[in-house]
Amino acid sequence: MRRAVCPGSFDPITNGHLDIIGRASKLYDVVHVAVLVNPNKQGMFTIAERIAMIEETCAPYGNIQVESHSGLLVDYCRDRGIPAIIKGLRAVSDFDYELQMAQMNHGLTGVETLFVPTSPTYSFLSSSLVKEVAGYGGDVSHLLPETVHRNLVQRIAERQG
Ligand code: COD
Repeated sequence: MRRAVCPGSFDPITNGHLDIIGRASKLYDVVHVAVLVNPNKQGMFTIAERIAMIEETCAPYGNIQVESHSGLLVDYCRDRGIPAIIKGLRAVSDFDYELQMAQMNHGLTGVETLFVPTSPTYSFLSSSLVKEVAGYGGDVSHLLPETVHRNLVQRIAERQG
């Protein structure tokens, strides 16, 4: 079984994430989507909510396993026998930090990182930008799966109301 992991915060999952996960799902038998828990960062969605949205939107791919992990990504990979981390690269600005993480992770356990160039349609897209624009009432419906957009609009309304 060829396995890889797409790690991230996914707060929430966007069409940019989905593009990378979908392309990875064609290259590997099983793609793990790991929601990494950052104890220092209060998210807009709980980990359980993020997982539910990823499971729903990735269901059509048919070979995706979603779970959360607290701690190092390399430990997650080692415990499950996953040899490859898949990352999307949006722009040169992503590269410096992603390269550092890839080299650190490889040095720690030998796990490889493979970079997939983002589709130009999503090269500007991030979860944080989507939340910011939606928070001011901007239309981000074309950047998110329908169910995620609905949840985001509802969560913002709850917080603002
Ligand atoms: N197009 C293509 N790819 C995209 C897009 C887009 N528009 N948006 C996001 N992506 C991809 C990128 O590859 C990105 O890395 C990934 O999706 C996840 O994005 P986010 O924003 O959900 O998540 P991040 O960037 O906050 O995730 C960082 C990690 C959680 C992966 C990282 O901090 C980590 O590995 N943490 C675990 C602790 C650890 O091991 N630390 C040591 C690292 S050396």
